[in-house]
Amino acid sequence: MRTRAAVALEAGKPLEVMEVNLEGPKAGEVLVEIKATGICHTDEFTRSGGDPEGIFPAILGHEGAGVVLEVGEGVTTLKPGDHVIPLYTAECRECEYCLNPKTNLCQAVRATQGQGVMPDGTTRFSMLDGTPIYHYMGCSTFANHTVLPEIALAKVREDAPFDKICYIGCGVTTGIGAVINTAKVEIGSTAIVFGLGGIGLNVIQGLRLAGADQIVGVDLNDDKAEMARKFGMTDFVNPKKIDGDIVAHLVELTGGGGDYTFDATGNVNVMRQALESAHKGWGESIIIGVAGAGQEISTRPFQLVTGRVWRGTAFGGARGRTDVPKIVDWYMDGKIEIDPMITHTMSLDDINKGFDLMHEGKSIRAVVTF
Ligand code: NAD
Ligand code: AHE
Ligand code: ZN
Repeated sequence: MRTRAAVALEAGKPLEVMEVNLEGPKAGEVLVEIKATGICHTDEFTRSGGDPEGIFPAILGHEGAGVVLEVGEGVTTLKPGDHVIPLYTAECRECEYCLNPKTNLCQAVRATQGQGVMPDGTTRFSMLDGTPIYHYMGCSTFANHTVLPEIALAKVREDAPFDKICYIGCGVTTGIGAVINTAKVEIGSTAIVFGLGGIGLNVIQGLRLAGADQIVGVDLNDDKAEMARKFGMTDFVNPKKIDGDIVAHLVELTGGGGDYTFDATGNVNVMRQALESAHKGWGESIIIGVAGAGQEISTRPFQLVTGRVWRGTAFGGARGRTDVPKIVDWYMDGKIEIDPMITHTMSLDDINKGFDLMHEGKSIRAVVTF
């Protein structure tokens, strides 16, 4: 079939919206009509050329929601008409990783996913002249139709709006999951969140759910504070507007440092600040942000010797097929909020405006609807 997609032809170039070829689903695969997709900073990270796994031409996008149109041979858990959220972290429920309760990093399709192909080693997308186009994070939601492995789709309830629940495909689950699954924040905790964008705001909403008492937000952009306060932030710090060292300032503000700190910026210097503003003796710092090729984190080992812990989280530690439908329920039951964070909605033709808004710091989430 043919479908319309925003194609990243080369690193650093705007996406180009065009007709592309899409082959139908092979064994174990599913054809999905994408109804909506969010634009996450990770899409920009890859588009810009900062991703060591970046491969072009590719159809980016990993925060989608849609409807199953067709299933390949052997698919048993999904049927045409089912509503689904694509998962960049699959859940096969059989591999060594799925069977270990300490991780959500299913490896069943991870190797081929990183090479931009389906598990059989080939791509379903191509240009009209036959040039292959690579998949992205196994999802490629910047296309009106896409093909995914069955194990990379969460089946969700049919009354949930696509243009909101697409955000559960990455930002909402990552932020809330970092608090609940990875940090396991206790009632009454003190927390510091660096970066109040599409991920950081969901960390804040997760902290409120978990019953944290003090929730400090840190961002270079003052405009991010208002929304963060609505989601539970108790104190805001703009590092450009304080005298002296940001770490010392945060340690004083929190009476010794955060029980939990989170990096949602992707900046390795901020990751160090987050670790060092965690409380001596027990503070845990969770890295969510994704850093560009060649960048490394550093700190004095003494920071760890004296009890601070550095951790990371992917997709908020969530097991997608199991946890994503529950998070959709939380949204539909009013337990979590999504709507105010979707600040802009646009058509596929305007997708590059979504990236511009992110760069300008004007959007939290821009969502493309088909
Ligand atoms: P975003 O652009 O919406 O938000 C980033 C925020 O960080 C912005 O508000 C920006 O002003 C702020 N910021 C930038 N530099 C800063 C600094 N030096 N100090 C304080 N604040 C600063 O991006 P997002 O979509 O929220 O993504 C955030 C990060 O999380 C990205 O690196 C993204 O790739 C990563 N991410 C990781 C996962 C995961 O599973 N680990 C999932 C989704 C996104
Ligand atoms: N390809 C990059 C790493 C990118 C990365 O860390 N991705 C996160 C999800 S970001 C979603 O917005 C993730 O899940 N990582 C675990 C995994 O298996 O990819 C690189 O540095 O090579
Ligand atoms: Zn993402």
